[in-house]
Amino acid sequence: MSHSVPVQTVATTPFEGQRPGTSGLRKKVKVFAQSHYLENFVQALFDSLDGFSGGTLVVGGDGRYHNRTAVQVILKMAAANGFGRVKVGRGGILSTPAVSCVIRKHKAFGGIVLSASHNPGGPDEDFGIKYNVSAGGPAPEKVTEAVYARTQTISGYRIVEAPDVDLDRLGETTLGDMVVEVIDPVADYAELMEQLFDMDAIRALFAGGFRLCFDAMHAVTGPYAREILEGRLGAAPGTVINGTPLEDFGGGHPDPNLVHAHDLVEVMEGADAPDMGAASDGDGDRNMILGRGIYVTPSDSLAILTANAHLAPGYARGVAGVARSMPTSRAADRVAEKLGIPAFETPTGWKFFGTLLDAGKVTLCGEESFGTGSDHVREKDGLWAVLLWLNVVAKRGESIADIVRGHWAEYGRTYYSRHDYEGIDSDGADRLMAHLRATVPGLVGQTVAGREVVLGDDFAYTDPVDGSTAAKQGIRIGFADGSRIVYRLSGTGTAGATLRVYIERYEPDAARHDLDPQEALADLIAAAGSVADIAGFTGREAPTVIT
Ligand code: G16
Repeated sequence: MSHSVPVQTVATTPFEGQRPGTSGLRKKVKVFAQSHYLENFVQALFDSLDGFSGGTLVVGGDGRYHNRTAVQVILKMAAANGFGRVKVGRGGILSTPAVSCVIRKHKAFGGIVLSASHNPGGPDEDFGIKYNVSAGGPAPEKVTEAVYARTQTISGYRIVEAPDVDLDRLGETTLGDMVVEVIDPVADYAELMEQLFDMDAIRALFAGGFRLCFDAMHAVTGPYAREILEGRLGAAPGTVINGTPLEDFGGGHPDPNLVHAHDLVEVMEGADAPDMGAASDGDGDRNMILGRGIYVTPSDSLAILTANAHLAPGYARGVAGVARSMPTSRAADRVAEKLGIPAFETPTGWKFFGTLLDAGKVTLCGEESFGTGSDHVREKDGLWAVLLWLNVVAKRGESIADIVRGHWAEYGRTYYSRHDYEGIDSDGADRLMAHLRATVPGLVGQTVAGREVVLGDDFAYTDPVDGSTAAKQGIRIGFADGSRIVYRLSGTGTAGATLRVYIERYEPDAARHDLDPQEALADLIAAAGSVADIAGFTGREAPTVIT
């Protein structure tokens, strides 16, 4: 039954700066809350898409401040623009991987995720919006660039005049001719996880006394982790901490690293530490894995999961290939070489994995920025990574520390660290990058940090599937011994610029696998600072965050 509701066309003028970054449009809440700001972007998005009339849109977010307001606007605009159905998570909640899962399972036209990921939330903090295509993954650059172009010429948007939809009651209602279906945000996702993992083996692991602490960081994964870990797998009540999504994430950064996941780090450093610690981020796509007495770098996690994925039923047939973003360490490449499977190196941004996954060229992908995922969806997936680790631990019957050390002994250890200089002046950051672009190619053949430089360039990528290209993706300095220094500016910040410096060194000798990474990399870290004159260009003597 359709109810006619008036469709309004509201006159508007363009806003500057609505260009999506590494992962959608991220701005302060105060920017998004200006009248017409979100509406302009959403109309520009709908104007850039073809053929959705009568189709299904999936909508959900990480529950941060402004989420509910934005969901109501999007529902009314989707109705006015001709969508046939919107599936929206109860309370406006859907994790990023769950959006991808729901789009794929229900063959939706696309989806909108409301999140600024690991950035803080609240009235003075960050908000974000990103669009995912029908394959379930982030829109490729040709789409985001078309949206941006449209934001610069927009003169009106369409919205229905109707009362707000009750987001807290499951089931269907209508908004004009469009059906709004409020869905359980966890159900489809949990069902997919059951198909991928050996749930009995993990259940037996927990029944045998294995203890996990999962820090949901007051963000979106709380309900997912409680249902799957405590509900379906029998982990002890209290396994999930900070499990209720809060609009301001309890005042913290919902970023699963050793700096921000301090509640978890405290538990893992305590006298009676559990066997495994894990955390996820604001929108549920990132993960951090800890064992008792050991931190697994995201780069190592990708390598170890690639070597062990066959232990999970969903990957029993093996891994077709593995992809990592350029700044991610090359640990996974060594596994791929041994398995005789291809390894791909892409620019930073999950969207670059989409074509490889769609073409079946890779099964697993990962990034140094705490992202790991597979072809089960088209986003990185925090809880999925935790479940795969649990599956591997259950099948191998070894501790996380033993699995990691055993991996290093077999493949060598890649010492790795990322140094972030957050909130630096944008001009200084641009000048630093220009300086590197001008000088780094000339380093080839010279000696830096006692090593011969064999590569000095600005990473450019040609997608092997669709031939699309991306330039200026990060300055690389490669050394003859396999060490690397990489510099890039973050594409996800909302204030000033963030310089990221990625440093790695390969150590084949197992007798030297017990160093502190900062010590193991000390000479390369010093060289990274002097080659780029970081102090001179940024005025900073030390990084703000080291991971
Ligand atoms: C996003 C992207 C990732 C990227 C990360 C950091 O993750 O999806 O591919 O690695 O940002 O990007 P940058 O170094 O440009 O800040 P998320 O979890 O923030 O959506």
